[in-house]
Amino acid sequence: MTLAFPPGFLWGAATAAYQVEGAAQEDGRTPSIWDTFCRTPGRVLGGDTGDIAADHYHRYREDVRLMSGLRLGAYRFSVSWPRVQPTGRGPAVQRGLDFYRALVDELLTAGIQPVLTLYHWDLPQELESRFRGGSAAGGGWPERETAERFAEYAAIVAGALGDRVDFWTTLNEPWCSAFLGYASGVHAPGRTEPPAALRAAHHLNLAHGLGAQALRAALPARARIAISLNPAVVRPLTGSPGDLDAQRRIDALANRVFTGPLLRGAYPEDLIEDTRSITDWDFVHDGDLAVIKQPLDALGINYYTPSLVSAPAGDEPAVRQDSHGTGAHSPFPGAEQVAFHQPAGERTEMGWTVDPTGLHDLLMRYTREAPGVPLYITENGAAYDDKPDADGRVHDPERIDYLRSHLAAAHRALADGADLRGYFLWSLMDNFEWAYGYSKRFGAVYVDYPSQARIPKSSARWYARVAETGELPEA
Ligand code: GBH
Repeated sequence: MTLAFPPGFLWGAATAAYQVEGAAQEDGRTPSIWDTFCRTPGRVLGGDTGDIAADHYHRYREDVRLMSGLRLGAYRFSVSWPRVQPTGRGPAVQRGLDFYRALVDELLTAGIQPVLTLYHWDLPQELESRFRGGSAAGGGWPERETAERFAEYAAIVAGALGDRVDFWTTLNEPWCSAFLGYASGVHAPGRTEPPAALRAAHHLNLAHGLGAQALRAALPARARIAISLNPAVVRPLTGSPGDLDAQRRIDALANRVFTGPLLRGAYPEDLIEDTRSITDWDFVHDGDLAVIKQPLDALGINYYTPSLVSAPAGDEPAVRQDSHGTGAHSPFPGAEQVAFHQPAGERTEMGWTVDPTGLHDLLMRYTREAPGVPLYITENGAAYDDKPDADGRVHDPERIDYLRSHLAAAHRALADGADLRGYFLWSLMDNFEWAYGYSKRFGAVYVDYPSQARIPKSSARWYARVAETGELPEA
């Protein structure tokens, strides 16, 4: 049976600035925390950096042609903060803004809707360093000022692109920025300070609120303002009280720490209780929660794989399956002892279990928790060990299966009443996969890095047909 999606359903693909652009030192761009992190030995597999990446900064015209070939209705990309505002404060660099204007114009000419993310993890290094002043504590997201700087940056980008971009998202996956950046340290800036990670989470929430206000003030009424989260699907290993408590704790630290303030204007009581020995939450000032709870025109959901947790097993150290490097530090302050297990089933090249039911569950959860807010899947996809064959073609049937099963799950959610409006494949093309460098390929389009040649994989042709017809073909 073919599954038809509603008319107007948006078919897209996504990338992020640091993962694809390259041109790290051009046109006034300064280092972000990821440039610094990549240069710190042992942080990124193979010592890879985003210096060249997929060279999208120079090849964006060709890349928009690829998107046309994929029949995309939308392209989700992010703006590099240090390209636009090198020190994280003060005046903008016009050449940086010009690049995004040229990209957006190319998209509009091709009939592809631009979906702009303001922050996909590349904080100007200046904002991480500026507070250091001799203290080892550092700056960045644990500092309130970073949220204020973000609102200023949001206003700059809105002023430059507000006449041609109608779909805006503030942050991509603030969970990763806060907890992988400042607790487990497997992402930039690589700090392992649990109290700082909780402060970072609050300041990211505040940045969203202040940023959304700044966007609202600068953009025409038709503009839509959203955020992309990576909500965890947290399943308990058994129904035992200990396992259910582990599920509750991880759900608080992965999901409700963001959706509490964003959707309800409050941090969950149980989260405050669970983290009492780490922080007293004094960084939440009067009025912050009202700022954070801005009306959302859409909610972006990024989904890859579920998590399976249990109570700590006796005195044994907790086993973590960390998908973002094998850091020794937990990304979950106050729940360090919760044990993580590998869910049964097929795995992708990341070691992530393929579980489309998780996507259905998430969409239904946010249908309940964010009533009236249209949902978009702003990322979903898989890494596989793709290689060109003898005649230079790349066959990736596993990726087609992954996409098909997840789109079928999304279709089930639609049938069950989810207000799902679009789907963005991660990723348009192979790119810099953070701590894994170039070793993992998520693209629908293969990138041969030495030559920068682009080769659409068989999944690209499959996805183009889906995007063109709005239907999932029979298996
Ligand atoms: C996204 O992050 C990013 O937005 C994107 O830039 C990236 O390239 C893409 O996914 C692929 O990685 O095992 O405890 O870490 C996804 C990050 C992956 C974080 C799954 C949570 C599972 C829980 N998420 N991970 S844990």
